[in-house]
Amino acid sequence: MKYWLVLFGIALSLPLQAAPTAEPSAAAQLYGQHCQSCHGADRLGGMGPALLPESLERLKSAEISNTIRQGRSATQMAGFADRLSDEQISQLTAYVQSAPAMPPRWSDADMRASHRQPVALASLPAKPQYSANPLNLFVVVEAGDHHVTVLDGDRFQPIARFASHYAVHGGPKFSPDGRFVYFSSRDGWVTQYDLYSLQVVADIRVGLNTRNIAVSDDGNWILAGNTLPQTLVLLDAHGLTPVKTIAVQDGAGHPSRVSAVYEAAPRHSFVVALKDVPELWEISYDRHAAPVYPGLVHDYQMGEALGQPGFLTPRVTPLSMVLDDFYFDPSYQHVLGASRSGQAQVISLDARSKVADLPLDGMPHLGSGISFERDGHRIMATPNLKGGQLSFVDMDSWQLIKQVQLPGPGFFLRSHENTPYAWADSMMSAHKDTLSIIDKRSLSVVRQLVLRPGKTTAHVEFTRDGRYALVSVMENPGELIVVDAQTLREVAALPMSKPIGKYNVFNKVNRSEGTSH
Ligand code: DHE
Repeated sequence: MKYWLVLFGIALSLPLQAAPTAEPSAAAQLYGQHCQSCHGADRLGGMGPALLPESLERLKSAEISNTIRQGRSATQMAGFADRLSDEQISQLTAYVQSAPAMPPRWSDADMRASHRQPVALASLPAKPQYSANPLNLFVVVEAGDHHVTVLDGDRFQPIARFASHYAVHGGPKFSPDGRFVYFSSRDGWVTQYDLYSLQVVADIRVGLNTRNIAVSDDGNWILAGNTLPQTLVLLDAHGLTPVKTIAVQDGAGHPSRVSAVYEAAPRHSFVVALKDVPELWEISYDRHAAPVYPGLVHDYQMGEALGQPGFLTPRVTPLSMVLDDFYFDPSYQHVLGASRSGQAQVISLDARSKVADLPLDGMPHLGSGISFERDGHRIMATPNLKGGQLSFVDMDSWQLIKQVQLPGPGFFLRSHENTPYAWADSMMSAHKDTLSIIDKRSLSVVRQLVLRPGKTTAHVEFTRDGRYALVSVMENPGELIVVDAQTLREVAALPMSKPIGKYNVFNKVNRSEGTSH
């Protein structure tokens, strides 16, 4: 499985803006001599990941130089310190950070050529090939060495581990019966994995830079959102054959990167957040969907003769600003959207217009929100990437009912129907090792948990019964720690390579209110 091996490192950093000052011809020559056999003559990737500015924007120049100098352990990326001078390494660093002379292209033909189905779906076994409960499995994404572990959620023992594509990002998504799991990597690969026979069954590269995927509630469709090229790609979920590519642009032809795609199960549609134009898109996969009238705000009110079929055609809701991070109410009638400058609004998907402003400041991370019932009201809780507070919003009145200060900003928030507590991290701060346990009844922090002092500890997922919380120590080597959700005592720890996220099959397919969807 050499093909799956990954060669380049990632780390958290700010986007790169500084104009690189490489001598292009010398740098291009160095690239051709030392890099292109693995990363591709066009820098689109090969055995190693793509080396385009879009792929590398999360890395600092020094980190890229270090990788070239020292290589990456546990991958085929060798160090070049013995062959390249510091000056040459700087030139190469600047070269891979700069846009290629020819804009990179990824056509439908490229996508189709990348499609592989190593195993025929018809040949798959009818039952799981192991004794563990298939609905209490966890899928753990290990970013340290780009692997995925499938874990028995009753015994806390791995039952499979396989190499993934480079930088799987975001939550893997499950088929409605929990049998298949779908991954997307930042480099544009979408992979279908069979959790009964524990093998990859299909794989396709849908773009050069991909945000995430969503799976339809009928299990028939996958929608992938790309930033490069600026497209949405619809795949047949049974084997990942491409069905439709949609160019993402507004009515005036301004293209937009996709920020994220979401599945709105009760509406039988996908909802799309865009990064560059103030629009929200909804794509119905209901064959009886009302027709769509391009460019018209209330297109559903128009006569049928003017429309295109509503099935698999984007329906546009204009926004007053770019909102690119979403959360939904349980009925999926409302989208809560946040802008990068920290403003937040509630949009009605039926009325297709704003119905409220959300009184949140800083940088609410709505995508990590959870909701729960409290005193007859549905409450939404969201972390804040800037201020590090947790905000609680009443989903009936859209009023802020309380804010709780955490030790520092964090990314993730999790709970479960069977626990009174929500768990939040502070991984973006000096208190990156601290988890805050919040009582959903009093909306206050009742305990702070430091499992491994000094180590980045974040991203919690509960077992299907909510009895145990699985917590990541996001280091390499890192750990997956199992904590009793009642006593908050550690009961097990498994060594892992930077386990960035873990996902319980039952909680996902049943849309537990305490986890991401
Ligand atoms: Fe993520 C989910 C966007 C950086 C780890 N992240 C998501 C999703 C989006 C998103 C839109 C939801 C996808 C889904 O599940 O379908 N992430 C972004 C960003 O815009 C941001 C800030 C910058 C970027 O580079 O894209 C970003 N994310 C990170 C990281 O640096 C993290 C910590 C490490 C990494 O892997 O890159 C990270 N993101 C995650 C994880 C999820 C995620 C673990 C899945 C959360 C879940 O539980 O569902």
